[in-house]
Amino acid sequence: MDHADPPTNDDEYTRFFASEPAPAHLASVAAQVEAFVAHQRVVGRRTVLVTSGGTTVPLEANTVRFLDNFSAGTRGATSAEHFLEAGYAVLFLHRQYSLRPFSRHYTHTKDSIFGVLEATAEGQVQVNAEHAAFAHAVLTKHHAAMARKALLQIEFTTVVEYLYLLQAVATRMAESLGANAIYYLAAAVSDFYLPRTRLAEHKIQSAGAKGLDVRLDPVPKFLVPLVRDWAADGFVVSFKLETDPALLDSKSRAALARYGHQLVIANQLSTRKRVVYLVGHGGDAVHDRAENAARADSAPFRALQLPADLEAQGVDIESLMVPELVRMHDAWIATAATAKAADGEVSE
Ligand code: 9Z3
Repeated sequence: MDHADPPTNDDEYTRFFASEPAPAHLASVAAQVEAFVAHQRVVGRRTVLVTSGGTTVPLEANTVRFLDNFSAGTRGATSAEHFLEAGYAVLFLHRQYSLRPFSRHYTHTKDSIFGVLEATAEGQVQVNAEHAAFAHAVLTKHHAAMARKALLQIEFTTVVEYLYLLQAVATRMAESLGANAIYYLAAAVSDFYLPRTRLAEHKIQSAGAKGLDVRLDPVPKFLVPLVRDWAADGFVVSFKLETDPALLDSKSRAALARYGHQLVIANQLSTRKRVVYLVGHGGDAVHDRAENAARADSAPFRALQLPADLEAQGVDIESLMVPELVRMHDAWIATAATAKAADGEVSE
């Protein structure tokens, strides 16, 4: 994503959705999201959409093979827990089978649940003494989030599913919650895909083949419609991943200049669990996209680093990130009220 990218126009997204099939569970997800956000609105709870995990790019319609990426969903699942802790409701849009809030402590681990449980002489199974207090805390927090109706989890697999669901979720959140919503886009979304029109229907055959050439198309830049239309008035946080640290600053500013949203969290693949960079005006961003975009070059660039002693204690960097975002969101909401009042004055 940089200045050299061709501009995204409305037609690109219209064409994309017109030619790619919608996921089968779209209507039921939309209904669940509507009920969820209506509840948060009634109880006056701020809500965050956390996207998490990697999208796939199928090479066949009846998919045997697909392209994937490294993301395990650690950032998203961990952040979701901290947002819940901070009193937010969380809509967790995640890759199927990737890490999820709370359960992440017991899945995808080297020795799995077997390191935590013990079989008793009486034929029962219980959490062993070493893990009991922690397991109790995790279970209690999970059950409390569910009882408060503060956590809704939605699955995607392919990049096409992700984009349909992102639109469906974001538009419903924006409509109900306005500035009270954060869009925290931590999912690792493919920049390329194979359009339905060029997708083989059945498993690509290898017999007699000398190799396989696949030409992928660019995925339309979803931050354009998201910032402008889908997530209107909300606080939008995008993530920028690079492997070359020299690119982080310029690519993050390029994203701010292009989309005019509030914050980019930049990270490097190898150090992403120890250091992130907050790039943007955050809660002090203005509520005018063009003005924000114009201020991209002067946006603060701040490193947030997890101290080594905390890392050694198993503290995660998201425990530092989320409180920062909550503070920025406070400021964003305060200025949203002022911006609305000013708008009202102008239009009267
Ligand atoms: C991130 O940068 C996330 O922090 C990670 C988290 C994917 C690195 P894990 O799931 O990793 O904890 O293993 N996410 C966004 C990456 C991305 O695809 N950004 C796009 C881009 O950089 C635009 S939104 O162009």
